[in-house]
Amino acid sequence: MTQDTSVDEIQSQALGALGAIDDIRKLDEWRVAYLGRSGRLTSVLRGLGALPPEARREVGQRANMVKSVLEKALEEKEEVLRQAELQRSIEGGKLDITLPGRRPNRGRLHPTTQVVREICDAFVAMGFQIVEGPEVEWDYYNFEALNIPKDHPARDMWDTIWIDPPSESEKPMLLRTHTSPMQIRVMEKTQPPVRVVVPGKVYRYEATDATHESQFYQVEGLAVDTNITFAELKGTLYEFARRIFGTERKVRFRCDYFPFVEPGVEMAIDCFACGGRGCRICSNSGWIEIMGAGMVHPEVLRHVNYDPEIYTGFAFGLGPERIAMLKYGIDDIRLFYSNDLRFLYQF
Ligand code: FA5
Repeated sequence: MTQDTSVDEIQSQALGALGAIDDIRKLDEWRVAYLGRSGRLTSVLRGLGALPPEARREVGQRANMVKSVLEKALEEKEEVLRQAELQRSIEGGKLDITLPGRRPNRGRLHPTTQVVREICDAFVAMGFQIVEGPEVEWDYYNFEALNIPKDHPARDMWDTIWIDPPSESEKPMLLRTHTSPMQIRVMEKTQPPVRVVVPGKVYRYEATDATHESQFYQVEGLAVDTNITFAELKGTLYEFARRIFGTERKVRFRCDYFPFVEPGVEMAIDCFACGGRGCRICSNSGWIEIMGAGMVHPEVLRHVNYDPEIYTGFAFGLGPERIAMLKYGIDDIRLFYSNDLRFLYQF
């Protein structure tokens, strides 16, 4: 018997065996037996080297032809068995093709994320860059470099959660209470002009209520250059309020105290729920505070080796959840973090 005949024999045995298979799960056994790495056809191809040169070419060509015949036959058989299986399961009632399809759940952005992006877009349109920073922060950046030394009473405004510092360091670490530490980190690395906004999560150890969470977002802003005055601060923040709330909302600036600005202000917007008459949401004041702001304190500029005689700047820090509450008429900030899909699907 020549090699050629044995290749033909393999083909007829293989096709015979394939014809007898009636279960799709058995196809792989068949594939391994004839086409696998140690399968019968592969063995013939491997043994070609041992044949006399004149037989080698002929048997080789024949074996390759048989290989593609078998591969094609396998593909066809698989399709036939698959169809038969589908037919059986339809007839057996396991698959009801008349059932309406299941609607896939589509994800969406959390309302806070949507508002953070909208706020950043408003400032980017005014020439600010977006930067981000660490949530676990050194005491130095969160307090000291911001002109809040140890034992300064202003630390009481930002009670926080302290972290055990890494063993090699004695310096205290904490969960940042505001995004203001990024003012220092940005100025340490760059020279004026600086125009950045910093979105990110912040943490405070505080009792929660309708407008206070212990974990929430802030967006910080910082602009430092020559000739920046309080007029630039007001102009920028008015423009921001117009872009986010439209022209009809009222805006109020009042003096406020933050150790890292001088002078400092608080910016508030008239209460969406009562139209300014006073209610539970605005603590009967008619106004909801949305941000703190002010002119960067010369002491802060000195900390990063900026000369306060040459450079001035303004900074602000706002709460996106409070802004989302205003925009969408949400009356309790705790809803943002309750993971209630009935709430989240509204945005
Ligand atoms: C600060 O955090 C200052 N770093 C802001 C600042 C930056 C002032 C730059 C000057 C210059 P304050 O603690 O007021 O300030 O918080 C800023 C904003 O965060 C508030 O106006 C409010 O919108 C929001 N906010 C504050 N506390 C909470 C809270 N517990 N839950 C939700 N939002 C809050």
